[in-house]
Amino acid sequence: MTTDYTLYGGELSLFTGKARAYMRYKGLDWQEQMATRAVYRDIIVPQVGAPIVPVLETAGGEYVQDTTDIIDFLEARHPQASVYPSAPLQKLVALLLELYGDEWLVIPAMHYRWSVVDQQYDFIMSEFGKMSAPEASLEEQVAIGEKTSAPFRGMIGVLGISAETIPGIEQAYREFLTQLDRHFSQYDFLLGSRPCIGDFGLVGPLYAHLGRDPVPKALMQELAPNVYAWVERMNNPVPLSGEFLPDDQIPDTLLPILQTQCRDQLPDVLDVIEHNAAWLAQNPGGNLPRVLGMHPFTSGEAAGQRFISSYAQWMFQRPLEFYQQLSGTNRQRADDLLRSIGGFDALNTKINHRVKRQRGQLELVEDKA
Ligand SMILES: N[C@@H](CCC(=O)N[C@@H](CS)C(=O)NCC(=O)O)C(=O)O
Repeated sequence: MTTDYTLYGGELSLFTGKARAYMRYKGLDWQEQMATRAVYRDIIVPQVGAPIVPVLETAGGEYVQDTTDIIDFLEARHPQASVYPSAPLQKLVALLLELYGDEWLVIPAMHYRWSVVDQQYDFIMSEFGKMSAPEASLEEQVAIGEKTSAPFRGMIGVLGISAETIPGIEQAYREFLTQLDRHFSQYDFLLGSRPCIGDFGLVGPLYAHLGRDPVPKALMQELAPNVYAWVERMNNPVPLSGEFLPDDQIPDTLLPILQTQCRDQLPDVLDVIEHNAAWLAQNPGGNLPRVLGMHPFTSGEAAGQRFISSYAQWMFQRPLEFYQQLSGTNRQRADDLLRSIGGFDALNTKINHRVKRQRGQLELVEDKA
């Protein structure tokens, strides 16, 4: 290995897009390698216990999976121009928006890749095929892609994307794009001229799927040119540049987006926490399954059923625990913000069965400490 880090992933992968943008911003000495069949077999599955990307490899032979863990691992080694604001409200908002990008915008991302796949068939299939077999012909790649993409394509039902919910999902996404476009007409990044962890959470879905697949890319360019310009900035950053806004300011333009997150995503996460707690109470010391059945959800006007993703609790613990340890004036200011966006009760939830990640597996376990 000739560089400090290798990131195994792919251009079409949502979470690779998040880690890539981060590594570019930090100006690290790194290379990206496509997660081919051989890489999955020889590196990813043995090291992380499951076929998932992205995976970070260090020159010293350490492996880290999960973009949040990758970013935190690299932040500890390269603290300059941290992507975590030190001002408390900004940090809370950054953590909330990371959760929103990672775990909620995957709904429009997967919708605009797979529900409209007939309109972008060769592009999507050849992208999947290229990842498994970079040397194969285009025709072969399309054929391979049809097979390797099947598990991802099959996820749309699980994510709650159906004929009944599609109109509402599209409407909610258009509203989100319009709101974010207004924000980026005034600011380079979410919280000023420096990208925060929330920008990296959002760029996963907004690049790999929504800003790159032909159908949603055209929609973004038409409806939200400032969002498209931000995607390009995220992918071509000036390393280590920029500052967060002074005085812990939260731009007003972010409030409607946070309100939607509190209205739509947080009830889903709170229900996940209840299911996780029930499972952990019945299975002490067990590996929490990644999926615990289906439950109702809403996104704007859309109402349907989606999977109970146990992992969402782990991501939600980040803003929740950060908020719950605030005190004094900072706590009061955070309370005011949360009340104004409708997130006060959710962030005051008491977690009785905290979860943590475990090396070598994707299933969470209870954190007894
Ligand atoms: N939370 C994980 C999610 C990674 C993820 O979902 N990666 C997708 C590709 S973008 C994948 O490989 N999924 C296979 C799976 O979830 O089993 C992260 O942040 O890295």
